[in-house]
Amino acid sequence: MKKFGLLLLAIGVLFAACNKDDNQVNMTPEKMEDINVSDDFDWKTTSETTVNLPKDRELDSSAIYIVDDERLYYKGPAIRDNYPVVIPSYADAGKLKVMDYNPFDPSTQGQDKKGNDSDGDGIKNNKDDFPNDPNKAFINYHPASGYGTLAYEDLWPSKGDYDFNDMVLDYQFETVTNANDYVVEVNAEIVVRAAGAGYHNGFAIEFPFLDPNDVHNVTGYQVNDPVFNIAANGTEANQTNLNVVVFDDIYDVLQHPGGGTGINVDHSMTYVQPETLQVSMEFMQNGQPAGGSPVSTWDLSIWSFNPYLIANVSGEGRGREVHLPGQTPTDLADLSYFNTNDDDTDNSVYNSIQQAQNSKVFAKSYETEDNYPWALSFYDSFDYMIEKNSIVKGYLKFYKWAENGSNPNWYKIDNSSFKDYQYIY
Ligand SMILES: [Ca+2]
Ligand SMILES: [Ca+2]
Ligand SMILES: [Ca+2]
Ligand SMILES: [Ca+2]
Repeated sequence: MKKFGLLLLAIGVLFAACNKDDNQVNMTPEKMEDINVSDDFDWKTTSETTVNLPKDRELDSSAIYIVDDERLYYKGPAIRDNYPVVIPSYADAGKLKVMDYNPFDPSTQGQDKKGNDSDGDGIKNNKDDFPNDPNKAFINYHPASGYGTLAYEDLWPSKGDYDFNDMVLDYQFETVTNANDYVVEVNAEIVVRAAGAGYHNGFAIEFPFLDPNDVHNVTGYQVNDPVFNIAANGTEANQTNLNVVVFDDIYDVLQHPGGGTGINVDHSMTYVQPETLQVSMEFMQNGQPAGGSPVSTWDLSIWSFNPYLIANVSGEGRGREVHLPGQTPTDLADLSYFNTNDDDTDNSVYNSIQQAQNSKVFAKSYETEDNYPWALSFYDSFDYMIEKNSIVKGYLKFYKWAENGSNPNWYKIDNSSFKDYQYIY
C-alpha cells in the first residue's frame, strides 16, 4: 500500500509538472509563427445571415427596417420574403428583428399625419430619405455604423512582419436605393490613415457580382500612373467585373513627413492628417440604369466588396495584387506570383475557377502554408500597430481568435487584458 501511495504521489507530481509546462506553452505568443491556425479558419470579422419577413406581419408600413439593439442594418421596401444581413462576428444574430419603423429614428413610426407620399414613389414621406425625389428613397450604410478598417502587409507573396500597417484605410459605403430596392448610387468614403512601408502602393476595389457597364460614371478616384487603363465611365478597363482604382500611389495621397520609414506608424515622426477620398459610383441617372437592367442591393451585396492593395506600382506595374484571405485576384492580376515564396494559394482550384467566372469557391488563397493572411478587414475602425510590431504583441487575444474563433471582439475591447498599448500607434 505504501509503495502504491508513493507511486500515486509520484504520478501526481508528474502531472503537476506537465500542467506547468502546458501553461508555459500556452502563454501569450509573441509572433505570428507561434500561432496554430486551422485550415478552415475564416479570417472575416463578420458573419452573414438571412432574415425572413414574418408572415403575420402587420403591413402598416411602406418600408421595413432590420435592426438589433445597436444598429440599423437595412432599410428598404418590403418586397422580398427574406433579406441577407451581415453583422459583426461578435454580435448576436438572434437579436435581429424586422420592424415597420426605424427604432433609432422615432419620426419614422406610423404614418406621417396624412400618410403623404409627396413624390409618389410609394414610400411615405416620414420613411423616405428623399421625400421630394421619386428616383431615390433610402440610404443604407456598410458598416452599419461608423467605419471599418482594411489593414495590409505588402510583401506578398513573401510574408512580412505582421504589423499590418503597410497600408491602413478606413472605409464606409453609403448606398442610395429607390423604392424598388435598386441601387441609385454608392458613395464610398475611404480614409487613408497610414503607410508603414517603403513601396508606392495603390488601392482598388472589385465588386465581384457587377459588370463595369453597370455604372454611368465613377468620380473621386486619384489615378495618374499610365500603367492603369481607366475607361470613359471611370471604371478600370479590361476587367470582367466592376473594378474601381481608388488611388495608384499612397504617397500621392498622404505626404511623407520628411523623416523615417512610412507615414503615421512612428510616434517620433510628425503626424500627417489622414486624407479622405470620396469615391462615388452612379448606377442610375434620372431613374435610368446604366446597364441593360438595374442593380438590386442583392446584386450589389456591398459587404462582398473585394478590396486589394496593388504593391509597388512604380516598380512592378499593375499586377501584384494583395487581397484578403479567401478572395480572388482580378483579371489584371499577375498570376505568376501565386505559389511562390510564402504564398500557398491552391492553384488547381484557381484554374477551375477561371473557367467558371465569378464563382467564389477558392479552397485557399492569399494565405501561407500555416494559414496566415496578408490582409485583415475589420467591421469597426481598428487601432493599428506601431511600425515593425506584430499584431500578436499588441492584441493579446488575437491568437485565441485565430486559433479557435473565440474572442471575436479581440480588437474592440479597450483594456490592458486585450491590448498592450505600447505597441499600438
Ligand atoms: Ca416618397
Ligand atoms: Ca423619394
Ligand atoms: Ca508589414
Ligand atoms: Ca509596416
